Amino acid sequence: MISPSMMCADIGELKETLARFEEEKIEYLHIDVMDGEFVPNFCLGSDYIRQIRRMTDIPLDIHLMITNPEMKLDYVEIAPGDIVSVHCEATRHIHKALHEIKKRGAKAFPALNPGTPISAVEEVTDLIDGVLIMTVNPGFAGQKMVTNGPKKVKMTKEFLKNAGIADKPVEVDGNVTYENAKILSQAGADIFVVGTSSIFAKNDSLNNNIRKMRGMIR
Ligand code: S6P
Ligand code: MG
Repeated sequence: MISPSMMCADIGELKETLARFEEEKIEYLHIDVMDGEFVPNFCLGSDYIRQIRRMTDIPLDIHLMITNPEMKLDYVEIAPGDIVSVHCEATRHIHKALHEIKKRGAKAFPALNPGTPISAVEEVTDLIDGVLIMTVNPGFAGQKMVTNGPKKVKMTKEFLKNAGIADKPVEVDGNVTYENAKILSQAGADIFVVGTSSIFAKNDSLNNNIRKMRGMIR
């Protein structure tokens, strides 16, 4: 599955971009929410989510890079079928945060920074609908993948299998180039967040870039 990072999309061409995504049957739209505290940067917020929801039926993949997300979910328009991911490093209450997401009908994904081991989600496996593995340190587009990315994906697949939830997808986010997508796919990744490193590069059309990405992750 492909989840384009909307912070990388030209806001002036949003309507056109969404039409291309619908043509290519894009599975999710990845919405990066940054609070300037958990990560240094500020990014897409409540209004953007509300407005993009009116423009398309593609489910949202809301990546909350904010502290204490369990206290702020009411400011996010969450719809059934969305993915909502919360960082284990951003809350003392990961169990509550995941529970609150599920209560709203969305798929709850814990997100893990490159330095956080998969064991961080050991006690909440009954609540998770997938795991988001960061392949860069969160905060910015256009970074290089950390070296432990593919190995961590493999370990996460193994972890999910041992927990009896092998069917839950592993999502990867950060520097998913065409080459990295292939490597991460071979490691077992299921959902690919794609940004400046691939489909939003201006060298070819958006449709062609998406098709090229599909070829890498099959
Ligand atoms: C990073 C953020 C990501 C980026 C994405 C951009 O903090 O969570 O979702 O937007 O990684 O893609 P790229 O190809 O520029 O790394
Ligand atoms: Mg993200």
